[in-house]
Amino acid sequence: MSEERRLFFAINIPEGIREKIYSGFSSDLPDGCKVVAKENLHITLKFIGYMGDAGIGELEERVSSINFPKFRAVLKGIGSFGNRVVWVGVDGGMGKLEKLSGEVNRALSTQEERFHPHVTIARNRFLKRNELDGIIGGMNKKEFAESFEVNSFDLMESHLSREGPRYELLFRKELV
Ligand code: 2AM
Repeated sequence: MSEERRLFFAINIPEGIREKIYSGFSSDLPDGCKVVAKENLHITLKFIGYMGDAGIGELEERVSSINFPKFRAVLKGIGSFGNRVVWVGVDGGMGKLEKLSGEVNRALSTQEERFHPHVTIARNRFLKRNELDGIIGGMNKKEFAESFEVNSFDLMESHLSREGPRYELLFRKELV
């Protein structure tokens, strides 16, 4: 039996924007937050979970039927899910992202889940709610907004380790 691998579909963000997010925000966060490495910044399109090698081939075959046009997405604003996940939000291209997510679910015959596109930039470990809210308020004064063309999405494997996850691109599905 082949080894199970932890998989997710992601929209990877252009390097220049990842650099702006990292240098503008991530590197300012205090030690109480575990910052996402610059190379790992992405939008999760669909979390798959654990699957063997045969499953990867099937995922590729299934998404090959998707014919979805390229579109622009806008990353804007900083927020949090509860007191835990700090993210850069998506504020443009939402409708297209939701449609693309629907296409992926249709191709995989998986159920549509609530989809909140975001770029996780850090996970809070020790900060109190009011501390984190203060930091996020300060970050939003910078009025971050960046747009880019989404012209593909990727199947990524997450290799977990004590140093944090390392993501490996397994295949890329181009949009049309
Ligand atoms: P997050 O950014 O909101 O933390 C790789 O782990 C990616 O898959 C991360 O972007 C993470 O989302 C997402 N992810 C991890 N576990 C998940 C789960 N159980 N359900 C949905 N998404 C998950």
